[in-house]
Amino acid sequence: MRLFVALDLPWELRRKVAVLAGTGIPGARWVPPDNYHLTLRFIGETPSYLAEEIDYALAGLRARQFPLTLTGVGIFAKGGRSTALWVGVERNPQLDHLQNKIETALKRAGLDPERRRFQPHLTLARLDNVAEAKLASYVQAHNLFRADPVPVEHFTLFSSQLGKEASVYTAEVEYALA
Ligand code: 3AM
Repeated sequence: MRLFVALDLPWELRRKVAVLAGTGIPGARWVPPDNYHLTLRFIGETPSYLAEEIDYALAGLRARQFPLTLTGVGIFAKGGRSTALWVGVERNPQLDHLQNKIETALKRAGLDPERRRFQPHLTLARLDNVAEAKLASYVQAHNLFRADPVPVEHFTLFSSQLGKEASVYTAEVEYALA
């Protein structure tokens, strides 16, 4: 199984985000709202014995519920080329704390530590070879986006099946926050 840990988001919030999607950047591959999520930790291809360890470790994690606010849009780039358009997250120490606890739990389960810095975001579109000028004006036009805060009451272990168009994500286990 290909696994990752993420926040799934309530539909009221997905609907607000979806308003940002679909137009303004020719060639962008917009993520369908069904697939919107905020990744806390990508795990990757996992044998079933390890998936059990991961589930056990995540189930033992204790953390509190907190509010989450999506705001702004931004771009990830690699080698000077834009690869993803995302909606940002307002600074959120409780989210960082949860992500930290997940990282610790996964280390305990036997995973190698994640070296990349946690940059909370919701991927709105994947990009290859889109016009940078269009992208720049899109970001400028939508940068003041801000959604009302939503309560985060659980986090989720997802499996992902890569598809030609969009991947299919399945919520395997939900872990409640206190
Ligand atoms: O949440 P986003 O969309 O930013 O790009 C994948 C997606 O990120 C990312 O994990 C999330 C759920 O699939 N992902 C896929 N392969 C990855 C990898 N090898 C990866 N992240 C890190 N390393």
